[in-house]
Amino acid sequence: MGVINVTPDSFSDGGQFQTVSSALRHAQSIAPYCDILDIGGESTRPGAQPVAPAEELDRVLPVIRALREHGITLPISIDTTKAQVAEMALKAGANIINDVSAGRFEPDIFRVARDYGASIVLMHMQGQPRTMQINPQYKDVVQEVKQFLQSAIEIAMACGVNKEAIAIDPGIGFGKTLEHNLLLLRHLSQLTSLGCPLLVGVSRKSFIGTLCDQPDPQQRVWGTTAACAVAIMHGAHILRVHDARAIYDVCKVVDAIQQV
Ligand code: HH2
Repeated sequence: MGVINVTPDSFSDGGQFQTVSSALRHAQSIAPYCDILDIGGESTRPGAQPVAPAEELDRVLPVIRALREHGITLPISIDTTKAQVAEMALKAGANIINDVSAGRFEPDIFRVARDYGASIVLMHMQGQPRTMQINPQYKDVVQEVKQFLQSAIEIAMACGVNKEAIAIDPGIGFGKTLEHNLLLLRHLSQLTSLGCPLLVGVSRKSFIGTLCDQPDPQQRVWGTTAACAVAIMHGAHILRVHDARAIYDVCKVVDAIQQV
């Protein structure tokens, strides 16, 4: 899953793809290395301020339409927690909802997924982006994330979403310390028993910056590569990444080793 953030303030690529033409050029350059393109119009980085629905729609809809008009046929996911944004994005040509709140912020998003027959990614986050990194606490992070995802799957299904349409995500960096992130990656395979494809987003995240002493997110590709390889070995099916060209090769090599 290749990331295209149409935002001024995303933590690693904010402001880079804010015009339709720059987002389109970026999409065309990463498309050969992706199975899904993830379009986001609101940063969820720690401390980020919320964006109004109209502003988020103004950012993402022209990009989704442009991708379709220029013949990009890959599935498109819309990275949003807002039901209205999800619905308009699906109408404009998106296929998947990527909800980092797993329906906690706007439960109507499940109705949208059901009505449009869209797939939905349900991600774990402790708290809200604005405050989630202040003092995250768990007794057993892996079990608590697992229980949350189990109940999110049940809520989505109770709203009429098919289980086959659901992917789950432990939410690396969302209300988690360095140790929480490492424990989740180390014990990722415990989430596979929930019976849904597992999506993992480690790309350029601050835990990699801490481990590698690398303050510049764009210089974290090697650390990202290591975390992606481990994630695949431990059961990840989908990797959400900025450096699609590099991680494409990681996927090929690790998949080959796993399948021999
Ligand atoms: N991480 C980010 C955004 N969306 N979605 C899923 N499913 N999983 C993730 O780990 C995830 C996500 C944060 O990364 P990015 O979009 O690059 O930054 P920002 O939120 O600042 O736009």
